[in-house]
Amino acid sequence: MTPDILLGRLDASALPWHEITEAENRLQLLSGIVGLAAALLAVVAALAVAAILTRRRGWGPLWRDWATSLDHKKIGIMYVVVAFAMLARGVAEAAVMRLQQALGADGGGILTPDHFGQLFSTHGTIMIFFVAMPFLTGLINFVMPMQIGARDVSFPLLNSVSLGLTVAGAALVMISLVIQPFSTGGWSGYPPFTEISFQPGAGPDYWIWAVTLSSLGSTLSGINFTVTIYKERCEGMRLMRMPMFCWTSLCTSILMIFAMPPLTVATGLLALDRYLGFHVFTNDGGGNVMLFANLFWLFGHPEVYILILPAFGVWSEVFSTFSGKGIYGYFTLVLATMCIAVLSFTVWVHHFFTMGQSADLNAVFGIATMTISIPTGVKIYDWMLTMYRGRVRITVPMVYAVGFLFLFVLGGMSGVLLANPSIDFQVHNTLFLVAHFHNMLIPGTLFGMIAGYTLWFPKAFGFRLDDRWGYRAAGLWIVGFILAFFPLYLLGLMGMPRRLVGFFEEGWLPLTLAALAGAGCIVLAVIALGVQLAVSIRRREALAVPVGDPWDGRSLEWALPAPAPEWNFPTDPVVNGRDAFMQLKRQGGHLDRPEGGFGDIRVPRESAIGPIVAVAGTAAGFALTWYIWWLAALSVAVIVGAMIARGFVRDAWRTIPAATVEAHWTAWRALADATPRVRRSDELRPANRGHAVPAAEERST
Ligand SMILES: [Cu+2]
Repeated sequence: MTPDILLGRLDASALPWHEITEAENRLQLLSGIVGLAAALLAVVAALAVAAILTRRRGWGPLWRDWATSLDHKKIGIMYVVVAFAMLARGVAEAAVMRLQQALGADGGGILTPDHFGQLFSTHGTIMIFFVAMPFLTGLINFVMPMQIGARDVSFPLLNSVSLGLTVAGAALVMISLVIQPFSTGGWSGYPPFTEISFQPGAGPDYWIWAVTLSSLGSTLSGINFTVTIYKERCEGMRLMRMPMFCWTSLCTSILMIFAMPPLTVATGLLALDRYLGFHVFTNDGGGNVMLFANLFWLFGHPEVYILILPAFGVWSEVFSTFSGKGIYGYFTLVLATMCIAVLSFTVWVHHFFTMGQSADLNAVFGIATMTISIPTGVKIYDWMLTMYRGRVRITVPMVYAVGFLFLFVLGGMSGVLLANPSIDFQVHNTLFLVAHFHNMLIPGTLFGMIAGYTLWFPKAFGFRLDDRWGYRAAGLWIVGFILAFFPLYLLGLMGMPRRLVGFFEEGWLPLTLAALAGAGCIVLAVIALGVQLAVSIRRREALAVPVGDPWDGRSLEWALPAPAPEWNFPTDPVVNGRDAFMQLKRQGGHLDRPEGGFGDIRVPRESAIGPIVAVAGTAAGFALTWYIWWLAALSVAVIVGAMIARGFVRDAWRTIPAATVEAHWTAWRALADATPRVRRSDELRPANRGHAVPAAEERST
């Protein structure tokens, strides 16, 4: 069949009810109904958001204040919104997969193998590229410039373009839920299974373009953050005075610069194979599939540290803040972070120990892998010693942090086991591995991101998150994680393969049922996070912390009002030590009225380039997936045209007059002076208006 000029290879078989109308048995019918329900859910959710925006006249403000904004704080918040929206889908898919595996005994269940394959592929792709990555990019975007005393990132427009690329990738995965199918090749998209001769449909192409768009965005973010940390630090903010979160952001950003391009190359070459009949990865055509494995894991292993290091930064801030102490072993934490970043590039072969390389090579990569546990262990001890003899407050971020400490160490130990090639031969491709990496990524990355979200939410919106619902969500996450993934370790040891749609081994059933219960708890945890947000918005008067320092913070972002103004600092701060804001507070001060008076502040003017990239990027990915060549050409032309047009924009900056800054600062300072200070024991009560009694003072009274 030659592709249609207008619609390419898009036809009725792509519609979400196709599987139902074509169903030949009960299983196919059930599977089709699940797929249709998911598609409907996505469409209804999108329509509901559109309806609410229309009713509240939100489109104008959404465009003016958010979509086109180049403010690093707003871009950061938008990244986190994308992450939460995609998290809802990723967790729902996980629950459906657990349901299938619990019902899958004796060939039962609700999903066809093909549908199940699409589910674990979208789940992995979404969780890595469209939950974890946007979440950490959003947190770094929001927090890091304030922590180093900067006004913005180095390249604000590029920042918006990166967000646009990430949104385009996410949108493409969402569209694949309605205009089906997605790839069944897993999140790593291994050829030859993803080559055109094995999967001729649109699925792998969706995967290729979604991943390519988002990895381009991440490369650009990495460059942007690295340059920002090197160039935009305020006076006195030497590298060894930076908060730990900035250090981990820096190492993560450098990893992004070096690890993302191999992925882009891998997906690009796979596209050449699929679209133009190249044979880069086909063995019988003169190519080599191992080339893909090497390229993919040269990205994929550092990627796990791209995901974990920002969380390590959050944990450092959380342990130190809620223990009322400076971080223990600052220098060793910095060193450990750098060691992890470097070592992460030396271990990728452990992802294919069983693919036939020599035993010596496996031994080298096994040992390299195990050495990563040394700097990681250093970090664990530093965090524990930060709590030692501190005045620890068990707040919501601390609940996640303590859960992390216990669970992450367990997951790390299963990692050391897997690093041994001979053990890996026994358990590879079983659920043991699935348990291991979820054990690292959920308590490690995801708990860290949620803890960071809870910690910095007041700085973004001016009010705290409700802590009762916060505890409930944290408890459900921890219990749900344990129930869902510990059984998988056992199932893996019992020999249950990963990605299994059905089985005939009765002994596995009780454990798959336990895992299903765990998945249920995690679904409830995500719902609890939603309720928490709704409750907090309703109670925002009681939870307001306008003065801006609700947790007796130590780094510079807490010196700013909440929400932080567009220009961050009224004048460039000067720092003369670590824990810059804590030092100021010890000297009895806030950021004082600038001696030279206030000056005009230049901020980047709003730009439509980011949203244009988001829309045209989505269209380009969709068009390439379905061979709609005119649309592909048009969308690329729009992006290139927008870039050229941008070159002619002369007034890219906007000035905020000194009077505005002064009025804002004076009002905030008056509020701060009139607001009673609150002890840390009262920080969860309405008395907390964001004006903390510093730890040092509290001890002396
Ligand atoms: Cu690895």
